[in-house]
Amino acid sequence: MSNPTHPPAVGVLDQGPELTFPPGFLWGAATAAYQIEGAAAEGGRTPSIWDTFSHTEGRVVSGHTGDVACDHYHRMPDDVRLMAELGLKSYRFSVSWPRVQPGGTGGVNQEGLDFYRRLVDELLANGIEPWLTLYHWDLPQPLEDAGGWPVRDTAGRFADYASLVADAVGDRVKYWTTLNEPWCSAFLGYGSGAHAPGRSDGADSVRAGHHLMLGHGLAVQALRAKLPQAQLGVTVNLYPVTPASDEPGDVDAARRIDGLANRFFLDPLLRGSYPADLTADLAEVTDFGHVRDGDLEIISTPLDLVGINYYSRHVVAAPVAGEEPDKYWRAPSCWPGSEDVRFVTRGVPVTDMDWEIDAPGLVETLRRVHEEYTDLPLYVTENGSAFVDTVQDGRVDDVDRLAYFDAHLRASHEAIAAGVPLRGYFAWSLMDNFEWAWGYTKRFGMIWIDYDTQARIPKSSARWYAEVIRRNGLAAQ
Ligand code: IFM
Repeated sequence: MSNPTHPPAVGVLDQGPELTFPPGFLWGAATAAYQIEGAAAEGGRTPSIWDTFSHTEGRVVSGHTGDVACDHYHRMPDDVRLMAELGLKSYRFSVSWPRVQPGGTGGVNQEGLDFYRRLVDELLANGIEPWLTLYHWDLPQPLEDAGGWPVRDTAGRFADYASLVADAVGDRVKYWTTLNEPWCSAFLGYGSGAHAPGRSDGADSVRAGHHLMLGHGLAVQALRAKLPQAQLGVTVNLYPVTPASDEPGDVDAARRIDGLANRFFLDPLLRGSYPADLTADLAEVTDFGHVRDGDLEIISTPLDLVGINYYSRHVVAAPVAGEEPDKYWRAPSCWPGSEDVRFVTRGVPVTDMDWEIDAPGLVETLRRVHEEYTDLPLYVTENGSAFVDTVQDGRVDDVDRLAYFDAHLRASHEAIAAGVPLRGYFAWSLMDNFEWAWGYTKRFGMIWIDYDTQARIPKSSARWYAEVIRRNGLAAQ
């Protein structure tokens, strides 16, 4: 690590026998372009929907933008050095579409592609496997102006973009994720409007979800044709959805939210169909006329792996007249056709995002995907927590985050023991960064960022994670 005077955090690692992960388990950390790169107007990059959104008053807390972020664009080699000191086996990053194909159509921007070529080279030189995500929410603004994801043509543009990235770095990148968390792009972007582009229309959000998956399928086909050796997948954010009680109304609320949060994506991607109960729930929102013959075959084009982002659980209940709706991802407008479902808090410990900490939910989620959907290798492509951190004597002792990682790694191990082919785990996030509508007010990083000086301080969780990676496991409790 960059400051060797600080010893690794101790704790559970020092007790008992090892809880060992399978050989070759891919230990990683993840970030996303708009959240860390900065250099928003440099090197030929043009605006994405997140530039427009964050520069629109009232959209992001305190008017924060990704203009500078962690300045990773200029500090990339130093950041890769930090990753190497951590012992990361893999680094999951995303490519900024408007940096490599300004405008989202037509020619490439070589200067933008060069940045990712250098990043990939730097990672490989440090023995770190690059894991590339094509779309982590930064749609080029001109494509949004032409209708965005609710419009079918955007799917085709995405496949073209995938192709040009494959041409640039396909010889050196083995792992590819098409989309990151299409639920967020569709339902936060076009449903509640809490995320860019900030539109709020139930039918558009459903159309967006479909066209995101269509773009995924077309991109997989394009990548497969160019890169037969690559490992191709998609990342979905999944939640166990639990009814607040056994009452039929609560059980039905759980079915509905599970449909929108999980099965809306899992079923088309892995089974080639939409669940019948989901389309029935959405009947008053859309007639699914946007789904054309052949779409579901494209969407379910065979994959090599599935990425799962896991953070928390949803506990839901039947509506109660007169109750105030919650905010953000619990906002009614995120759940077209099921706006009246209540999200219940159970009083268990939460993170700084107010998300309940529920490590058993990760076991449940991994087992469900494996047992109900697929034998494909699974990867936890994101898992992590925001907490309020403070720097004291040059150190950030983030015990809560460390405990969160510890609990979720134990859950990952439990899932493997139960037969889940879990092949890797990526901590979210490598470093503090722009947390979307929350700006820089929420810190998820294992590395502290001082946004005034851009100084980096590996937190206790980073030292602890480095030791987990080195030992390929934790101590059994
Ligand atoms: O910061 C985000 C990330 O971009 C996508 N997954 C969830 C993280 C925490 O909210």
